Amino acid sequence: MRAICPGSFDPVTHGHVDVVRRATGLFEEVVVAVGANTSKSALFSPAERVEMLQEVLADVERVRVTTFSGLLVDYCREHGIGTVVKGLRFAADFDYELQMAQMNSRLSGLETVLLPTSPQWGYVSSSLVREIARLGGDVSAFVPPATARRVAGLASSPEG
Ligand code: COD
Repeated sequence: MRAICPGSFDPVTHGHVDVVRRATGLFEEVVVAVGANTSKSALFSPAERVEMLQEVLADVERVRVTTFSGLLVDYCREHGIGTVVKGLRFAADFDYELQMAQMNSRLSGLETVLLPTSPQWGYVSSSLVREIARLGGDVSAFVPPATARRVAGLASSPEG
């Protein structure tokens, strides 16, 4: 069976990688899909996020990284994917993910599997990583080394 791990991944964190790795233990193939809807507050473009995910997941078998736009249920229907895998950190995640899971189920029958975060990554989020990066802090404890190098590169670039 094929599953999808969708997200913004701006940037990918240790929490994301943990969920994707665990999903590969449950499904034959895992598609990691970067939502391509751009936001003004994004740190990286969707193409850069795909590159970062490919770098950090290079050693994980049966994983494919891509982008998607529009409704997740439409992408899944077009690509024969029946299950979405999401990570759960705290109660706010549950409220959000439950509503989305029920809506996706109602829209197309897409099933959702919610994986509880591994305790060591429960407090990590891309939005906090972005804030730390924008304010010049060190994010290397929360993201894979290749991603940390890219984040550090932003700070030293002319626009950074
Ligand atoms: N530990 C475990 N899991 C984590 C961690 C962590 N530290 N950090 C994040 N996660 C999980 C999140 O809970 C989420 O499941 C996933 O990783 C991705 O997280 P983000 O923050 O990168 O991505 P989101 O939540 O912004 O992504 C939202 C989507 C793009 C998936 C969503 O908006 C979507 O499906 N959009 C497409 C349009 C659509 O179909 N909308 C729904 C209509 S019902």
